[in-house]
Amino acid sequence: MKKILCPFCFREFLVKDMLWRCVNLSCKSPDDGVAGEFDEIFQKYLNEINQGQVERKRYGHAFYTSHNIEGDTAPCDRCGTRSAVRLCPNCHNTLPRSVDKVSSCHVAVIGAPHVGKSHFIATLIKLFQKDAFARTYFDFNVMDADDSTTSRFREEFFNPIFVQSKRLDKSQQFDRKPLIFRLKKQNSSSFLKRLNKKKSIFLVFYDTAGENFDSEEALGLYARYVKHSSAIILLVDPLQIPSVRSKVEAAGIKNLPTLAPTSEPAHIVSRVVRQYEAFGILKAGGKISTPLAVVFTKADILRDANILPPGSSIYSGQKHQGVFNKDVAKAIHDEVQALIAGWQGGELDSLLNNYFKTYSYFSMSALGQSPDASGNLTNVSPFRTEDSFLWALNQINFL
Ligand SMILES: Nc1nc2c(ncn2[C@@H]2O[C@H](COP(=O)(O)OP(=O)(O)OP(=O)(O)O)[C@@H](O)[C@H]2O)c(=O)[nH]1
Ligand SMILES: [Mg+2]
Ligand SMILES: [Zn+2]
Ligand SMILES: [Zn+2]
Repeated sequence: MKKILCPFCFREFLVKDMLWRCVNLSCKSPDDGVAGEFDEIFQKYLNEINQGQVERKRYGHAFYTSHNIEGDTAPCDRCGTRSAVRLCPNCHNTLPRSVDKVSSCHVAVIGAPHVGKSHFIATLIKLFQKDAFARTYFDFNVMDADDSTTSRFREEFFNPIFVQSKRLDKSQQFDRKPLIFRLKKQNSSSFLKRLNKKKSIFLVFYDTAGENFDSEEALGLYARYVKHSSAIILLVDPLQIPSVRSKVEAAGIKNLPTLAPTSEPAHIVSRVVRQYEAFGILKAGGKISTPLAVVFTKADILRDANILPPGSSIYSGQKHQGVFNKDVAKAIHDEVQALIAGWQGGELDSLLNNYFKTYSYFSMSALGQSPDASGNLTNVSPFRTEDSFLWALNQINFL
């Protein structure tokens, strides 16, 4: 029987074990005769992700039924009202519609504190959701898959940067719910069908604070997220490489993030490898098969400090148009590989080579500029934000 991976708690369950939530506002609990009920399992999840006690509220009755399921609805075992709201049996979150029909892919965006994860997600989703860019060049739509994603993306990611022109605040250590999007091909050509490409997938971004990645104790939900990911986008901050940093400082660029040895790229990759070892997925001498994109962030600073070669394809090269273009990705990969070799020798590359079957380098800027000292942005102009994501979609057989 088909298994589903819950996009909230990252635990697997069987379709037949799914629960439902009653939507009838006057469906009363037999215990106290009041409408709705306290849902201890859902409460536990909320407390965990918010790292504290979330105010207790009543929710619609959560019920299990094995019969009388028609279409996508089932009757409440208390009041008989049919409901289309389906719940994960492990955490009682409301599952996105068609969760049982669409294949689910988690692309994990991970990286040290302050590397640029939140801004990356903001710009990436905006690019595919709102801009003519996606409609013109790519044959798929990005839609919010649940209501909380819709409002959270707008309030916490989109509005601050693109309406109020402010940089985002640091993410909380235990962030709230994951952002869940559905990617759907506009028209699936017979050509794509022949290639056996996926037509529709869920994508889950869990914008967690970098510290979750820093300490072994903080794992948990986060570890399950990484473990079940179909592809990983690992962001690394070039400003954590001492030789890059001194060039940037020499170019007079100020307000650099504090230097943290635990944020250094090779150190970060070693941590990812150790996590896979801990999951028991990585056998001695073996390689991790999850595709890994290693993305150097804040490329605008590299450009402005003349660290990128003149005419670098990172800010001036060809883009992916309509399809994922392997040559474009290869040109960027080669250029970044050569840059890193110059910055710090071959340590990072041999580490990746030893432990990952498939990896590719990228570099991008989510903002195209640094925020000023009070966090204001004047001219947000991202570049190459989409590359690693398109590569990941290609790796998971969507593009
Ligand atoms: N110059 C430049 N700075 C950037 C860019 N993206 C992010 N930054 C800077 O890096 C800081 C951290 O970015 P975030 O996206 O909040 O980093 P994060 O990885 O989510 O950090 P945590 O939530 O602490 O884990 C921002 O406040 C910006 O100052 C970029 O594209 N260019
Ligand atoms: Mg963040
Ligand atoms: Zn769940
Ligand atoms: Zn009911």
